[in-house]
Amino acid sequence: GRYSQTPEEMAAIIGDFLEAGIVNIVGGCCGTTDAHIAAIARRVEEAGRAGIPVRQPQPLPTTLTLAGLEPLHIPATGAFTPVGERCNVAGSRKFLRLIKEGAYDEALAIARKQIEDGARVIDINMDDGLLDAEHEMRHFVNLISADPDVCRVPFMIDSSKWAVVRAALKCVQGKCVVNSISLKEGEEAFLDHARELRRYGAAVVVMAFDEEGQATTCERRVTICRRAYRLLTEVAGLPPQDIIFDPNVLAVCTGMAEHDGYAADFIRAVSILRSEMPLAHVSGGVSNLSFAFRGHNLIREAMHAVFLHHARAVGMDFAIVNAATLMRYDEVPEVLRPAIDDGVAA
Ligand code: THG
Repeated sequence: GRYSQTPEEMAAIIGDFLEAGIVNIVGGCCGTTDAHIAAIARRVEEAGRAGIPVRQPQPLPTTLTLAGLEPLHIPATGAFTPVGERCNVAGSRKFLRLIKEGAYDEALAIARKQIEDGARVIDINMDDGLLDAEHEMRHFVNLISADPDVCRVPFMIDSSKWAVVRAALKCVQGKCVVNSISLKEGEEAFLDHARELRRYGAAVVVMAFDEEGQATTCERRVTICRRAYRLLTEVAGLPPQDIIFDPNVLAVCTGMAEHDGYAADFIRAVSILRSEMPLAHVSGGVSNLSFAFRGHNLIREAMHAVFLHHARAVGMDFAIVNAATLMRYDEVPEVLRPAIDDGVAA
């Protein structure tokens, strides 16, 4: 190229930046000769003698920022983010049928409806034995990415197959959440997945699962999440606010005594995780809680309301839910409350 700026001109411009206090490091690029560098160095020394301070780095953000077309800022505390559960072939017979039939317009309408109903993130799951999940994930993400009402919110990419997650990461816009990674297959696979999703800038749900299996007690939930947190922040270099723990919402009131403490243990684990790792978030698939009451929607929704009331109070700040049927705590019918309190918060 042809570079006409003289060393004196360049040093003067940089002098303005120095005086504005916006410089930490200064150097040259194409066309900058040793005479330019010398002039810049003299100007920097001069500014130093004049007591002009270098730029003070800003504190690192502690907010989790996700994005579709619009950013979604989630502070470390005080927010609650409902994630729509209905675009899930394993969690909705209707959605499964629509995807199998190729009725994508109706499938898209389900995503749109959830946002109208208050979902602020959309979970997408195509894991079904009879579907090409990779293909369906890519197709659906591309489809909803062309609908501005839907793709303004961030997506949560839900799959137990890494190839499906990767297919989505390659076509998703904005900053999504990978749902999920875990220590199920050991540290190496865990770190590989963490580093890969990090390259795409995604946030991540970490399930309380390790080489021994799914955590069901409070102690194992916390121990596994602690270990995952250390690996993610110290080895894979993830910012703590991009980590969303999922300590496993499991079905209660199943008739099996060993399931009785599942919800109370979850809530205790949330409290410990949030106090030890305050920048990381906590989520869970709330509808799992009430699988024993399939077909009894009023009871299911009342259970979810009571559970969320207690879990939110100790810091659960995400929940995968059916946004259309969310019941407020004060709407739980009085006649149900004692039994549900007993079952959910035992
Ligand atoms: N944690 C994380 N991700 C998850 C879960 C979790 N993803 C999937 C699931 N669990 C959360 N999503 C759902 C979606 C639907 C239902 C439960 C959990 C559900 N569906 C009804 C049923 O099966 O009875 C609806 C039936 C129908 O309409 O066909 O309950 O825990 N990270």
